[in-house]
Amino acid sequence: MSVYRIVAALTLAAALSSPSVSSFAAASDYKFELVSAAPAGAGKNNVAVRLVHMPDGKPVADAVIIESKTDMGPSGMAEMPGKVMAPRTDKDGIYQFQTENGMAGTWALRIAAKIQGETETVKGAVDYKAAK
Ligand SMILES: [Cu+2]
Repeated sequence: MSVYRIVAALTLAAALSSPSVSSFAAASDYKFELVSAAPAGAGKNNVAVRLVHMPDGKPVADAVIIESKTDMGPSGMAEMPGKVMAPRTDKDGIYQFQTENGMAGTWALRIAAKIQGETETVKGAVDYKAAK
């Protein structure tokens, strides 16, 4: 083994054990929060959601929403789905979803997102009040 290879091996070992490598946040460090929900025409609602990195309270603006679903689970009707349009994102890190709800009441918006630098998919849900 050459000196160069030994140095390279030691450098790799140091990198793997360094705190900066092991301190990546986990998916559980993130939370979706309801910002607002408002009627948007017949059977539709605009639901604004923020994704927060809980350790520092900062919003995450550049997550990629890979799945969004809505159902009436919070009202005891988990089998009653609605529709969700792909969200728009504004500059403040708020994700604007438009939902279609067949019934007024409390609904859940369930979201899965990929965040840069995180290997795990972040999943969460917010409850919101839908108008019919
Ligand atoms: Cu229902």
